[in-house]
Amino acid sequence: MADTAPVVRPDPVGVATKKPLLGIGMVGYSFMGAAHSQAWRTAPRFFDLPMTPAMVAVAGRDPAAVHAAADRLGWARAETDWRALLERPDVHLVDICTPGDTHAEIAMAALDAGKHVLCEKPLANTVDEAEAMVAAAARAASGGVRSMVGFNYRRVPAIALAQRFVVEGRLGEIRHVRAQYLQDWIVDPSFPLVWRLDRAKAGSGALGDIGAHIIDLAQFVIGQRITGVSGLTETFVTERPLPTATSGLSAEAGAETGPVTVDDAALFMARFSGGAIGSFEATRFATGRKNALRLEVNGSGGSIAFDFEAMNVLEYLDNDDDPADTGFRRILVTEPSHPYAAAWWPPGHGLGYEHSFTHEVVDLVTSIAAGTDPTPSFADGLQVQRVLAAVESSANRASEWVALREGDAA
Ligand code: SOE
Repeated sequence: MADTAPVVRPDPVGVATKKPLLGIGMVGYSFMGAAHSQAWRTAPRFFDLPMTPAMVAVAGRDPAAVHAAADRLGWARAETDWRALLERPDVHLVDICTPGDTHAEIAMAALDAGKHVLCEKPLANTVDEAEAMVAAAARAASGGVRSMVGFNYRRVPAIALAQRFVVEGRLGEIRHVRAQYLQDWIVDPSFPLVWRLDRAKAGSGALGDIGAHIIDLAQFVIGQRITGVSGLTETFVTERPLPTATSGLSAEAGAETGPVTVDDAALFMARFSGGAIGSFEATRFATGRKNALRLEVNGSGGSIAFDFEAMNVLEYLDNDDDPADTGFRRILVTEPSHPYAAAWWPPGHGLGYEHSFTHEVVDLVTSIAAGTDPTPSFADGLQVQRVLAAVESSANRASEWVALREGDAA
């Protein structure tokens, strides 16, 4: 099969549309690529979008694999070089779902070529790269080109509701943030050395991969920025078998081994710009915890608690309730009045992981059509990158306090 032979699917949109098309070119087709493909396919079918996404092409280096992915995930065409996406006039937005070491190069080239960009998290592998990306995004924005970083959990309805409660003042003055992201997919020391365990590709380990999510979420929900941290990191298994084949988060182990060059777990304390204090824990060694992203916020007027393993629920305590019956109430976040919920099923029928990505592209397309800058912006991604760097720097200096410089937190 020739590298660029089209998959037989003449109409990439699959529905008749009178709306303007927004041509999407996606780079990468593994776990995140599958999640984003699902989002692009589904968003126009459940939400009344101002533009209709057209899944024009997916790019990846392995010709057979990228063609198979195009077919499986619903892309009209496969390309073996992401640069081909930038040359296509029918691609208006580049969606980056590759490991972190390629984000900066692809995003900056796409922005310079006048394409909108959605970039997976963490924004980059270093603060320097993230700064260059923010500069490219600012240049592009002056010409109406938009960019967004993919912190998808902001779009979980229960999280969006928690943020709404904070904005409405229902939690009063925020004092505490307790954030955890607990996974266990590498507890087994014979699990292979996949790219997420390679500093050159991933930038860091649990810290950047899942710690970045809780940093972003905590700041988003309470509306305050982290101003300083004291961190601790650990690598429990320092040598692992090299993978022979990988698929998403799973992989087959070969006979040779190599060094793990990232953290397995990261903990840190933080201060926030509005006076709150926080504790953060990101680990891939929390045996039995699969995707336990947890956030608890305590304020003078009440508290909220969330656990992604029960993602349709937000726990809320109103401190003004009669003390005799005050307690956490369990809000099932599936009412039409709840964020994003009206587009889906009747109350109580529930949403899943993939819906957060659908909501992400819904908000992005809406911003592009409205000519406004979507959030989280590349500048937001850079700020998270600075927090990650501060945690690493503190961990490397026996947990010494590291303040984010004045202006860095802006
Ligand atoms: C692996 O830890 C991972 O896939 C992350 O990379 C994602 O961002 C998270 O949503 C689920 O876990």
